[in-house]
Amino acid sequence: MISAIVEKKQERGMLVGLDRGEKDFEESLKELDQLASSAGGVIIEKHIQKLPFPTAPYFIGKGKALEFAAICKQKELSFVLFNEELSPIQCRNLNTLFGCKVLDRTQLILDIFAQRAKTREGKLQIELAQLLYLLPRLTRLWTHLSRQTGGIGTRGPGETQLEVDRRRIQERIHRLKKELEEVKKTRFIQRKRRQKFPWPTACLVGYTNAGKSTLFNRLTHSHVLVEDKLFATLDPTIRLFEFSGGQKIFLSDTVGFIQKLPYHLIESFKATLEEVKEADLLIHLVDASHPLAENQINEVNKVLEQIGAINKPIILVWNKIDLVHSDGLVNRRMEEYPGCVPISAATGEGCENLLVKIEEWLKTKRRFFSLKLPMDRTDIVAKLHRMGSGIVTNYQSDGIWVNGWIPHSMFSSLEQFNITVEG
Ligand SMILES: Nc1nc2c(ncn2[C@@H]2O[C@H](COP(=O)(O)OP(=O)(O)OP(=O)(O)O)[C@@H](O)[C@H]2O)c(=O)[nH]1
Ligand SMILES: [Mg+2]
Repeated sequence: MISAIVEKKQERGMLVGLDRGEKDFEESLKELDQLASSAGGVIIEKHIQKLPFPTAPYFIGKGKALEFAAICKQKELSFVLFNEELSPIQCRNLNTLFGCKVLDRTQLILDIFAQRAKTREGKLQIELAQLLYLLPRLTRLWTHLSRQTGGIGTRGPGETQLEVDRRRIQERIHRLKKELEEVKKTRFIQRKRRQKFPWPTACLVGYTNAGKSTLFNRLTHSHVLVEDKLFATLDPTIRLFEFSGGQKIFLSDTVGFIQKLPYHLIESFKATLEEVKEADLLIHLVDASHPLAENQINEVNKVLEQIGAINKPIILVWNKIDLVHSDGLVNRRMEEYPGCVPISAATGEGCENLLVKIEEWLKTKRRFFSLKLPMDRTDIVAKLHRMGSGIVTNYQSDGIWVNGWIPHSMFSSLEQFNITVEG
């Protein structure tokens, strides 16, 4: 397992950024700082090196690396965090120079996920992601050793520790993948069970820290963990939500996304991300107060595309409007993103409008009906209760009067009972 940044609480570290002149460089460093604190570390030194490209052996050049290493030793820091992915060689060289843990952004994200994973599914997925990340590094870093001992008999007792480790890791990856197949089957069965109910599923998606769990808790009166930390939520939670008019929907809160989400994470978290992929509606929350809100929308869309969920119906929600002190900005965003809904999940402002929007979408799936059934057709009453929502029955002398919401697909089988449909 990759060494975790947090072996004890609040480790102190240095953040090193390679500035290649990108326009969002400052913001991306801020995000890295947030990631470090989400992992339980605290950045007490921040250093920047301006270079158009990283240098092969030391990423930031040997001179700067020596300079930063001295500060690191003087301040007794326990980790150094780099803003880009390091090659195995850079990692080893920097490690020798700094004499403490050297981490890159990917490792840090994997580390946070490892800390957050509580369910068996989450734990299996993160272990797989970590091993997939580790494997090529182990190989490339140590090939010189395998070559030294190469030749006849290298597969037998004379094989290097590396090869033993590598084989063990491969075996573990294989086992994890098999176990995850089982997890996926369980999720599939749970989803099938949900599909027996006639209510669609809406999934809250968005950049990490956008306020998904806050909204989820407000709407479903749940107590999912809400924190001003990145990736507070890892495992999905699903609850049934009932609208005042009787319509119902399954609402699911799940893991947030981030720019440059490590490839292995997306690959490994397929079981979790399946909830997004299989949802009928996506509610995409954006932190309206974030300076890079629009970039974050693009990043979320990229992940949705990667997992094959971009073509689903999406309601775009600008959250945290209580933190936006310019009406002009909210109005501009309303114009630029027609159909979006501004809300504050924290104060509840605008949440009613969001519910109206979701109900409008539901109406495209279901219609309000009323009909009169013969007294002996209680089988149909039972079916309507099973398949519909907000079903009201009224036993009169001339028959059973029923109204409520049903999926479009049911209308044809009820035509013989003079069904009337609204909207
Ligand atoms: N001011 C304000 N803060 C909010 C609002 N919604 C959420 N927050 C805060 O934003 C932070 C993140 O909220 P979460 O609900 O945990 O965000 P999330 O999208 O679930 O985050 P992850 O699970 O980490 O992806 C918390 O500190 C919330 O209190 C809002 O409408 N206004
Ligand atoms: Mg959350």
